[in-house]
This record gives sequence, structure tokens and C-alpha cells, in this order.
Amino acid sequence: MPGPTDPQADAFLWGAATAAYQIEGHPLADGAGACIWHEFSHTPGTTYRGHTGDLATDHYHRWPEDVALMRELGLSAYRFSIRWPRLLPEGVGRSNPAGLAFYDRLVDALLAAEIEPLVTLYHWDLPSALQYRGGWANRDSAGWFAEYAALAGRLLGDRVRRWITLNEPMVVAVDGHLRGRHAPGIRNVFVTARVIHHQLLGHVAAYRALKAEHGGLAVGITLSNTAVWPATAAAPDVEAAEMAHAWRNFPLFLEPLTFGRYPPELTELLTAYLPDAWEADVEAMRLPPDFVGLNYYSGERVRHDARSWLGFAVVQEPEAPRTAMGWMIRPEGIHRILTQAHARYRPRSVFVTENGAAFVDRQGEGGVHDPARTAYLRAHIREVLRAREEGVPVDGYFVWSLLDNFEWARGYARRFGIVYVNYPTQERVVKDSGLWYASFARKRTVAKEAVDATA
Ligand code: IFM
Repeated sequence: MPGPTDPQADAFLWGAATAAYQIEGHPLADGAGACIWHEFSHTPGTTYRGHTGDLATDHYHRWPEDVALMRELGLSAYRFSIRWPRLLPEGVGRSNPAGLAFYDRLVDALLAAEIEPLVTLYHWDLPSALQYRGGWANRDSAGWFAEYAALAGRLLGDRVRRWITLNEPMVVAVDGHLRGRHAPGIRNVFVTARVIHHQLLGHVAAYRALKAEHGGLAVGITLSNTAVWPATAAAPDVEAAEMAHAWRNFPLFLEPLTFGRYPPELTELLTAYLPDAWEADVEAMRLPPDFVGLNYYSGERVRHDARSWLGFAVVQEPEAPRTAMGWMIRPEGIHRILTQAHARYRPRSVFVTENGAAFVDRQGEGGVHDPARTAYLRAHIREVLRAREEGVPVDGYFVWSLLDNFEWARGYARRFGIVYVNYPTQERVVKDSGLWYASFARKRTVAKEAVDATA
């Protein structure tokens, strides 16, 4: 059984994650171009109380303090994203020296602090100039993304080994292009299907572009997941759960990348909306990622519902414990997602690239006491390590998030950080959950018993 003396324990990454638009602030500083979230959040009625990422956590200026904080917490890795229009204000073509210098310095500082940087290329901040050309609905997006990936790889590939192309492409497709509650605020199912398809093409193009810059890089993709259980053992509910899982979770992206086809449960549905000649594209997408990033927050029971578009409905469970997002707390779901992904796709390496919870936090004299978040992290980490013991090749865990930040349409009204941000002063205060996570992460153990042993 892996224990503190397990030679692999040291290689396991215990980290925290953030995303550029959510923390940096100053989106137009020093020659950067606008992105879709800048335009969306500045459009009245789109975000909680009109909140924007204009200042966010001011990480653009406070990054040295934030790197020092991570070092104090004993983290071995940091997952952050590059803001595409900071490097390429128009999305393609002319690059911006100040944007390049920002990420260059950040990576050097992380390495000096012995923190491994993991870079996400796309965490939802598409350059506005590219949205005006159709954004991800335009097939050319794959080429635009590859150009950006090559530039980023040229800049940082000598120091950053692990790269994530896309963060949660299903959220981009559904929240941004079907429900319209995220940027760019579109509601069109044909566009949604194209956005799924073109992000896959973009992932493959970026994968190749990064490898062409530096052959030794490990390139993966990060996918969103909600664990799904059938409400009953009856066949219609079981089928409904399979449909929900294929649509919302890793299969929609790993099936094409592993087997060169869309998940069988979804093919008929998608065919109605996909661009012509999609079959040839999808066959050519067969290029398994070097690692898979899985994000997990919540789990649900679903039942058959003939009236709903996809044939399933979420079972209402008023008594279930929830986070401040209203998401049901189901630690066993992270184990379910990890083992399901392993069983079907056998990825070479897996990272939990996001896991965490929003709760209502208050800054008091003695710090920020958030026992519910500590309990959430402890329970989920225990399940991750259980999956690892059972053979899932999990190589790291990243708490979402390092800092409280701009939670998209919910603005600053939801706090996910293990570090509290006092927004008026920008003071950072490590929450009790952050102190707990640090005490655990510092042990560099992968023994699940150690989770319980940590005070
Ligand atoms: O804040 C987001 C993050 O940007 C993507 N994954 C889910 C988080 C919580 O909603």
C-alpha cells in the first residue's frame, strides 16, 4: 500500500488552480486585447451586480506575493491559465511583448520557489477580435488556437513541462453557446455542436503545435464532470444516467480522442447539428492526450424524462448537503468519475485539475474559519487516494481555488479560495482550510490514512 515512504509520493503533485480572467485584473493593461468575458461582463444584466474582472484579485500586480504565499503553503504545483489576448491582442498575428514578459516572469518565480507550473492555454478568455470572426463556431478557430499554442510553447516550453489545452470545453459549449449565461452569451444548438467539434479540432491542433515546439512536453485536456447515478435500477433510468454521463462528462471528449468517434449514446443527437463531413474529422481526432485533467465538484441522481431534450431529469433532493453554489456534496462521486474514466479510456496519467467548494466565509479577528470547506476537501481527497490505491494512475490533485476570485456570472458573490481575499483592500488571509491543506500537502504522502491523521 502506498505510504509516506512510497517513492512515488514525492512525484505526486499537490497544488492549487486559478484562471487568468478570474484573478489577474487589468485585462487591457500594457497592450493586451479585450476578451469575450470582458465584453460580456461589461454588458448590463449578465453578471451578479454587474461585477467584472477589471480588478479581480489584482494578481497582475500582486503575483510575487501570491507565489510567496504558495511557497509558504508548501504547494508542489500551481495550475494557472494564460490570457490569450495578453499574448496576442488580436488573437493571431502580432504578439505583445509585455504579455509575454508577464508569464515569463511568473514561471521563473514559480520555479525559483520550487513550484511546478502547469499551464492552461484556454480558460474561457477568447480574444474579442476572434469572436467577431465567429469564435469557436468558425472552423478556423483550430488554426488560431494552434498559432497561439505554438507561441506560448516557444515562450515557456523550455520551463513548463505539462500543458492543458482547454479547460472544460463542455461548459464553453453549453453555458456559453446553448444557455447563454456565460460569454459570449449565445443560445443556439447548432452553434453549440460546432463549438464542441471545433474545440476538439483545436485541442488536436494545439497538441501538435506544442509538440512541434518541444517534443518532450506532456499535453492534456481538462474536462468537467458531475457524477451521475440512476435514480432506480429500472432500464429507462439506467439509460437516462448513461446519456447524462456521456453528454456532461469526459466521454464526449475522450471518446473521439481515444477511439475516433463520438460516444454512441450521443451520435444520433449530434448528427443533426454537426457540420458536414464531421465523420472524417472525428476519425482524425484519434490522438490520446498524454494526461487527462478531470474536474469534479458534485454528483446527482437522474431519472428518465421523456419530455426533456436529452431524455433525463435531475432528481430533486432537498435534504442533500450542498455548497453555496447549490451543488450537492457527493465525495464518492470523484472516485466514481476517476474509476469510470480509467475503466473506459485507460489514460496514461490523470490529474484532478479542480476540486473545491464555495461556502459563505467571513473574515474575523482570528482568521477565516471554514470547517465545511476543510471537511469537503478532506472527504474528496480521501476518495481520490482510494481510486489511486485501486489502480487509477492519478498523479496530482489541484484544489480550486488558490484565491477567492471572479466566479463568472456569479461575480465575487461566491468564494472558492483556500485563501480569502478582502476585495476592498486586496489583503490575502489563509483560511483554516488552506492551513489544513498546507499541513497535508507538506507531508507529500499518497496514503489515504494520512488525510484523517491531519488535524
Ligand atoms: O470557477 C470555475 C472554474 O473557472 C471552472 N471550473 C468550475 C469553477 C467553479 O465554478
